[in-house]
Amino acid sequence: MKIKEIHIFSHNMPVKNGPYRIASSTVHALDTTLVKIVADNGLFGWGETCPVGPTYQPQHAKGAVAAIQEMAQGLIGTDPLQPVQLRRKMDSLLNGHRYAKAAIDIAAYDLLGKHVGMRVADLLGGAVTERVPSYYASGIGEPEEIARIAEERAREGYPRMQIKVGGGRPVEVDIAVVRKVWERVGTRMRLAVDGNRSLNTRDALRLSRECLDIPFVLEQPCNTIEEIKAIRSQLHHAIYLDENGEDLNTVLRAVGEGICDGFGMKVTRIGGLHAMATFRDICEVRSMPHTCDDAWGGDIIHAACTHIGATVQPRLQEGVWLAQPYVEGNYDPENGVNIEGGHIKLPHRPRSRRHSRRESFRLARFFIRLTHRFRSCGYRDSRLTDFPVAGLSTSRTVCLHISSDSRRLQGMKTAPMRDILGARSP
Ligand code: 0XW
Ligand code: MG
Repeated sequence: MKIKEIHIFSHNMPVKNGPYRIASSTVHALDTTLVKIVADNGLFGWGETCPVGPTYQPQHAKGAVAAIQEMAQGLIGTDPLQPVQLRRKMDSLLNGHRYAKAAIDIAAYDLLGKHVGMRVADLLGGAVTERVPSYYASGIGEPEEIARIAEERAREGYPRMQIKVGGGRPVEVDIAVVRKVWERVGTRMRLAVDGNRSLNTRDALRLSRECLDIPFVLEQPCNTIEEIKAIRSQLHHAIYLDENGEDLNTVLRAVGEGICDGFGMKVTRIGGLHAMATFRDICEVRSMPHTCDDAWGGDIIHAACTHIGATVQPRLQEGVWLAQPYVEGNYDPENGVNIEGGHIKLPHRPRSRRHSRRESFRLARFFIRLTHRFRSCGYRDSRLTDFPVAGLSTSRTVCLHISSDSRRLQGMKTAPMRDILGARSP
């Protein structure tokens, strides 16, 4: 099988009840990049990548589009059913940019799942659960507000909550937030306290020392591995790396040097599902708990995180975070990936599907519409006509179409969102 076409879509998603504020960014709306790869037999797969703004990590939405664009031509003709070969091919075309390569990798797994009729979780080693635990991440807020949210989430059934701290405010407020949450929910939820790189070592030490009695994990308190390494032996809490866990090499270093006790990991940051499975296995060797998240995104990235999350040993499972509580609606309103009772139902088995003639006609007209279901991730047939996004008429989707027929970039067009997602399934 060979990749015949690659389509890139950029879709703007407003943050529900936004903005979402963490120490390193405040976001009102995010551009997610969707990729559809089409094989020479008509089978297709979907991928997605969505940095949470340009300051969370060294990644940004326009970079994702540009990087995929850079590789797309060279990927035409590659076998999408061989994830290792595909990764090597991408590396031969572009250095770095794992978050963009991840979208292609996810799309290839989607296609592979359809091809062999298996769920992506089973391709990745096998699901150990059909109900994957999630966790809730608050934004930065005041003690009473965050404690109220924590109380609500505990009641909903979330097994874990991540409290955001830092961002330049006095560390006393952070300490008060953590204490208030603990007072309210106690051991009903496991707690993580995430500084998103913003605390200096002095404040990280103080936060840990003044919350000695509270059993949380301290996630990415400082900006660099070096700062974390410097204070590690004086901390009273387990340390998880998130943003610093940039690639498998850094993960190997962190595990090997004993820099951390676990990870908050992002599927796209590490390079996609294939790299994520390697990461999962490294963590298992050293009994390192970890999450399977992404920084943001819609149903495709949600499905990808849920599938890999379902394969993690329960003793090491720190949850799958989805942006879903902060995103209005689903790409597919009937079969979206949603959190219920703090858990996510693992999407079911795909049915294989190829382009219909009508779809081919649309492609030929170059006006590509998101008419297909993201079925490898378990979606069933449904229409995308009811995509309930606020400001739909003003959102714009960028389409980029690269195919083996033209062997050249055909160009980039914009179209009103309703014309893309308002199309009917063939
Ligand atoms: C809570 N998250 C998974 C969502 C935001 O992208 C930040 C991230 C984190 O843990 O840093
Ligand atoms: Mg984090």
